[in-house]
Amino acid sequence: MLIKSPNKILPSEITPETLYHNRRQFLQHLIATSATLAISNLVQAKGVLPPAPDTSYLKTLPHIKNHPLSTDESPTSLAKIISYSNFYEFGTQKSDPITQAHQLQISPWQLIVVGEVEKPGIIDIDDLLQKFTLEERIYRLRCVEGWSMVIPWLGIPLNEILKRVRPTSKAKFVQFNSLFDPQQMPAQQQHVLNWPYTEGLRIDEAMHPLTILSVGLYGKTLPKENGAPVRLVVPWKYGFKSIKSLVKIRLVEKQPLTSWEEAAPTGYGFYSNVNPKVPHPRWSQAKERRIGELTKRNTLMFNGYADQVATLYQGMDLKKYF
Ligand SMILES: Nc1nc2c(c(=O)[nH]1)N[C@H]1C(S)=C(S)[C@@H](COP(=O)(O)O)O[C@H]1N2
Ligand SMILES: [Mo]
Repeated sequence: MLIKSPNKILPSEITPETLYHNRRQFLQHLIATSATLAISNLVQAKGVLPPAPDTSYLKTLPHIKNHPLSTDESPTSLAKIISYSNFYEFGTQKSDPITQAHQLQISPWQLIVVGEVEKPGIIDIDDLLQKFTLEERIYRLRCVEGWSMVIPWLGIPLNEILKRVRPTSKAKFVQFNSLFDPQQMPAQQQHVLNWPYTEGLRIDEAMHPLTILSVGLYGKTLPKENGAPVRLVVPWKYGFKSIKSLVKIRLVEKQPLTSWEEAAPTGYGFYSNVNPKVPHPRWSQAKERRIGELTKRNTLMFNGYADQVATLYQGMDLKKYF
């Protein structure tokens, strides 16, 4: 059996990619040996296909369209964005969030901004929706597992928030935390990652105009599966940097340890810039499958955002700082 049951997986192997990869190899093996019809029946019978997403709770948001930093590639369908999602607090399968994330209470929601700042603050997300003008940014998202999507996010540049709290001269990095609440996020009852999910950026990456705090997509508030009510989006980095259901932003002097670095330091570096020339220890990063397409595309340096961000890394060895 190529698929290991959870209790046979060593802690060192617990990464989404292992599970996903094994399942993919298993499915590819099936494709090679059986008729296509039989496979789709099997996939359906095993419940791999997720249920139709519930979007009835989403609210329409006012926003500006056609931001110049948007891609003109066609967006992935809303149903696919919702149902094909990594959100480990609800389970390690792509289809777990759609069956589990409805438990999350998203209003009221507070995001605190603390650390090396002159004016620490608490942002009420319902308030943010009233007071800020939201922009639509159509960005590519490239997952480290080899798939990609195009998502019409709604949000504000993260630098609008960071400037308001007035970073001190010691603020060199920014640390981000997702919610920790095992009652609402059942997979936090297990040690899949060191909860809460933690990410980090260098201060210039966090201040970059491409980096946004997203509060919506496709013209409405964020689906719970995609990190409601507020998440980070950093389009030139692998998807896992774009941390969901954010509750804390801390400006710090030293480079923070991220959950994925802590879980598997050889596979997930602090920078995690999309780079087709730096493979993951167990697979290549040269190509990607855009969800909804059959043939693979070549992965672009910095996920296609090199014109905007390459200067941030001038003089750095990107094999060392992967
Ligand atoms: N809190 C939290 N944020 C997270 C994750 C997660 O498991 N927990 N998964 C990451 C990964 S691996 C990816 S690819 C993106 C996927 O975001 P999307 O499904 O909303 O497009 O979310 C990222 N943010
Ligand atoms: Mo990912």
